[in-house]
Amino acid sequence: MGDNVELKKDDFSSNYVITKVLPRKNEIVRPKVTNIDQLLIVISAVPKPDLYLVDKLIVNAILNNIKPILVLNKTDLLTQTEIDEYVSEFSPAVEQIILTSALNNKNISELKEVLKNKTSVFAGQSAVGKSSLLNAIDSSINQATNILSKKVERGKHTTRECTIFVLDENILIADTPGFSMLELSLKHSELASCYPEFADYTCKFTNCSHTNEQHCGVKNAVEIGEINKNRYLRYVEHFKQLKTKWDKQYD
Ligand SMILES: Nc1nc2c(ncn2[C@@H]2O[C@H](COP(=O)(O)OP(=O)(O)OP(=O)(O)O)[C@@H](O)[C@H]2O)c(=O)[nH]1
Ligand SMILES: [Mg+2]
Ligand SMILES: [Zn+2]
Repeated sequence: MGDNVELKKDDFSSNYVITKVLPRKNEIVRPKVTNIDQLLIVISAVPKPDLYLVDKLIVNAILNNIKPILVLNKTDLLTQTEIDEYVSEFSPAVEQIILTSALNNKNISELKEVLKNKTSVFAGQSAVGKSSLLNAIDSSINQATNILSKKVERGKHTTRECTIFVLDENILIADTPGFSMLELSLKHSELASCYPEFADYTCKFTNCSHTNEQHCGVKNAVEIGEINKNRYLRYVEHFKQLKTKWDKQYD
C-alpha cells in the first residue's frame, strides 16, 4: 500500500489505467507500506506492550529513513510513574512521544498536528487503540474497534486490512492490522546504527558491537545511567539473535 502511480485515461472505456508504478521512497514489510514519512508506533496500558517489538519497529523505521514516533495510548489507565518510565526509556530513541487517550480525547489535537502534511502509518499490537485513535482524529472515519479478549489479554485483530485515509491539511494516514511478530532483517553489525541514543559515545574499537568489548563508551553510558538500561539489555538480545542468524547462514 502507498505506491505512487501514473495514470492514463483509456480512450474506449474512459476508465483510468495504471501505466507506471513510480520508484518507492521507502518500504517496510510489517506493516506492508511504502512511501511513508512517519511510523506511529502505538503502545498502551493493556495489552501490555512487547518492548522487543517496539524496539524492532523503531529499528525498521530508522533503517528505512522513516521517522519513528511513539504513541502511548490509554493513558487513562496508567499512573504518572508508569508514563514517566516509558517516556524516559524511549524519548532518546524516537522523534517524539505523544501521550494519548482515545477514550478521553486526550492529546488528539496534538496527534493530528503531527500528521499534517505527512504520510503516516499506525502500527502496533492488536487492541492498543489504533483504530480508536483514528476515529477520534476525524469524525468522518468510522473504523470498527473491539474489546480486548479477557481470557488471554490479547487483541481480537479487529482491523483486517490496511486502509489509507485522506484528510484535510494534507494528512494521509493509514490504519493497519495489529501484529505481534516481527523479524529484523539487517546484519548484526548494522544494528547499533539504528540506536540514536548510542551515537554520542565513542569506543576504543571503531567496529565495537557494544556487547563484550573493553572500553566501550556505550556500556559506560549505561553504567552511569546516561543510556536506559532496559533498552540496552534488549539491544544485546537483538544483537545476539541477529548474529546467530548470520552465523548460521554463513557457516
Ligand atoms: N481505556 C481506554 N480504552 C481504549 C482507548 N483507546 C482504545 N480503547 C479500547 O481498546 C479496545 C481496542 O481498540 P481498537 O481501536 O480496536 O484497537 P486496534 O489497535 O485498532 O486493534 P486491531 O485492529 O485489532 O489491531 C477498544 O475496546 C477500545 O474502546 C483509550 O484511550 N483508553
Ligand atoms: Mg484496528
Ligand atoms: Zn562500544
